[in-house]
Amino acid sequence: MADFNFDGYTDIALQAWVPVYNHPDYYWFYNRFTGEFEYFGCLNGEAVVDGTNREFTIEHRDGATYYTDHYRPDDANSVYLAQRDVVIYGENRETMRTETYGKNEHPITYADFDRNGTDESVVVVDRGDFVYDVQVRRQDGTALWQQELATVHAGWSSLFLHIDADGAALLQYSPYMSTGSAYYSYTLFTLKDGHENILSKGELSFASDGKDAPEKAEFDSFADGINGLLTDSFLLFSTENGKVEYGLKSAEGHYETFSNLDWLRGES
Ligand SMILES: [Ca+2]
Ligand SMILES: [Ca+2]
Repeated sequence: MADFNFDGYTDIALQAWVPVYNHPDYYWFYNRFTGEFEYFGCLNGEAVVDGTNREFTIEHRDGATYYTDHYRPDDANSVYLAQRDVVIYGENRETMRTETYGKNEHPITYADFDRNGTDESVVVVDRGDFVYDVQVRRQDGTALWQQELATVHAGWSSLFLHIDADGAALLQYSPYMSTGSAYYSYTLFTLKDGHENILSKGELSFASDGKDAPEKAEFDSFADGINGLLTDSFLLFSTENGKVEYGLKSAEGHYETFSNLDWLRGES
């Protein structure tokens, strides 16, 4: 127990499970206005509070990569990841870098999307008014690629990290239904040489009154395509159905069944 968000009130941390080397803890911050402890989340280490710098640090590792995360108070009685120090121990040398983040930036994960042997980071930037940029950043912090998503209907989309034997890729899936038309599409691509290199794609469009509805086989083929890719994917960020969902997490829940279209396919 300690005051993790520096508001003068003691907060709670509980060990989540017993791992091999990291030390995941669940965190709750006391809210002095409601008198209740509010769940913050699970962090991959034990917090070390530094009162002088008004931050706490969490140390964790992934193989030979060691992270020190610095969490500082935000404007909402909580904390945000403000700085991450990364040290990678190689055979002959170690490399170090420091990543810094604003209160509205949420680092999600790392992967080598341009397949040049160095990992990029995926960062979600909350621009306010329910508009978000998903950015793939190089290690120097510059953006290699970005995409705007929003919780208004036209901005609904989901981005996934797809991993197979060839490496990492981005998978975008946008199931879009409006009163007049439906347009479902997915694209799997890398960022090789800094450009979108499409590995596979699929689309399905029709008027939502069902007049030009595709055959059942076309729905099934589209669903097999996207669901097959989702099997090897993790969610990065989604605004589908107007619901904001941050990764990294299982793609479960995003599989396409077209259950909302049963009437159109004559299966109701
Ligand atoms: Ca507190
Ligand atoms: Ca790379």
